[in-house]
Formats: sequence, C-alpha cells, structure tokens
Amino acid sequence: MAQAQATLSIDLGGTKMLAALVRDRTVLETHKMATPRGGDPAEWLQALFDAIAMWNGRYDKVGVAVTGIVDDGHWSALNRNTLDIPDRFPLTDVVGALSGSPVLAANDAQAAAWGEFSFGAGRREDMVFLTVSTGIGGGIVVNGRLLGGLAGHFGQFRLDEATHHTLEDQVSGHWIAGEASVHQKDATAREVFAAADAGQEWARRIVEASARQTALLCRNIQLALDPKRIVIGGGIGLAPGYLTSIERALGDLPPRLKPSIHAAELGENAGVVGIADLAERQQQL
Ligand code: BMX
Repeated sequence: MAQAQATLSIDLGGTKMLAALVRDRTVLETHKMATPRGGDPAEWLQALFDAIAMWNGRYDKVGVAVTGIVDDGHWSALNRNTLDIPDRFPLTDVVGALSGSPVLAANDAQAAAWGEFSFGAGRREDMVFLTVSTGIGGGIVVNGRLLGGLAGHFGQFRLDEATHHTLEDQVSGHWIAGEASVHQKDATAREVFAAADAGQEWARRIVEASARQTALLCRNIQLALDPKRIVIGGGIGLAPGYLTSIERALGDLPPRLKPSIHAAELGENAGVVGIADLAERQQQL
C-alpha cells in the first residue's frame, strides 16, 4: 500500500526558519536557515522553498508557524524588534502559491504549545508553554483546547506605561545580545551563554537577570491560570543552566504557589510537530 503523504511544516522565528517533513508526529527530514530579517517575507519564503525543492511531491498539506500574530491567514508583528513584518502580510496565500497545497497558519509559540501538550512535556494536562527565544512567546492549553488569537503573548506584557517597554524587551535573546554589546561587540545571545559558562562575570549577570524575570513571569502565570505544568522551550530557555537559574529564583516560594517547570521535550522541533498536527486536523485557531 502506498505510504500516506507527509505534512510540510515550517517554523519561522526571529532568528531561524526551520522546515520539516512530518508524518504521524515523526520528523522525517529538516532544513534550517537563518531568518534574513531584511527585505520582504515573500523573499524569505521563496528562499526557503528553493532550498527544499527536493521535497516536492512528498507532502500534500502545509502548516506554517510564525513569530507574530496570524488573523485570517494574514501575518503581522506585535513587536517589530523580534521580526519586522509588514502589517497583514498574506501568509497563507503566499505559502499556498509556493507549495500548491492547502495551508494552515498559526503563531509559533501556540503551535509549539500544542506539540508539547500532545506529544511532549505537557503530558496532556492543563499547561502553559513559554518560548524564551529572540522574543518571548507562549501558548495556553486548557481542558485540551489550545487558545488562539492573542492568548499566551506573555512577552507583550507592558512593564512601564511611559515607555511602552515590553517584558520581552528586557528578557529575550534580543535583549541579552543588546546588553552584551558593551562587553563584546556584536555578541549573539549564544555567545553570551558561552561567555557565562567560561566564567565571565558580566555574561553571568545578564543571563541571571533574564532568568529572574522569566521566573517572575512563571509566578504570575501560576496565579493567573494555575496550570499543572509550565513547559519552557526556545533557544534561550533550553540553553544550559537557564532552567536551573529559574528554579533557583523560585526557590523560596511556598509549595502551593510554586510553578511546576519542565524543559520542552521536543526541543526545537516543538513548533514543526505542533503545527503539523494542527494542519492534519485542519484546526483553525
Ligand atoms: C514576540 C512575538 C510573538 C512570538 C514571540 C516569540 C512578534 C514578531 N513576535 O513576542 O508572536 O511568539 O515573539 O517569537 O511580534 P520568536 O521569534 O522569538 O520565536
């Protein structure tokens, strides 16, 4: 009997674009590229589809998870520091034309939340997923239902009425790299973690400051939603030592108020696995 076609999954974040062929939640092949961060999203997507042209004919539907908000198939940024996307970019139309297949699109962190809830560290319990990445995204699953729209956009919480600074502007990978620039020119967030690991005090302070803010966010999420689990992913969230720093910052909390923190088990595949499952179910958010 002929094998069922796979789903083409795309996870387009502020730093990288990950494409994968996924069948029955199994990632068969992946291709990763840096997100260009300049020019037009149609050009980024064209470059990605050129790079995966060898997969043509192996998929019959597409799931696209993107940083930013997707309304009626149109993609917009909430924070242009994370990725500068023109307002209401026609995402599903453009990907539909490039792939020739039906397309389901959603926010990247919500898709990853669904992946972790269904097949990873969420264990199919009420959960909140947090990605600490270029920005800070999130997804909420309650009673088996993934909340769509703006729900889970914790990185957009405002800290300050006067400046409109967002939480992610003081926590995320983008912030970590910016803070490091006076110590090491053009340092990436990854290089800051390496410097902290090598014992550089300035780098350790930046990483700790970010982890403490994330711990505070987890405390507040627990009070708002009381999830069974908070699952943390993203390049920063899963960087060595980050979760331990969050746990340390939560150390003194009374047990009833303490969030149950878990590392994302699907790692960087959470988004592609989650959006593949949503596309297979044709589950619009
Ligand atoms: C921002 C926001 C979210 C996204 C989150 C993580 C934009 C462009 N993105 O809060 O929609 O989920 O970043 O995105 O406004 P990532 O690119 O860091 O994975």
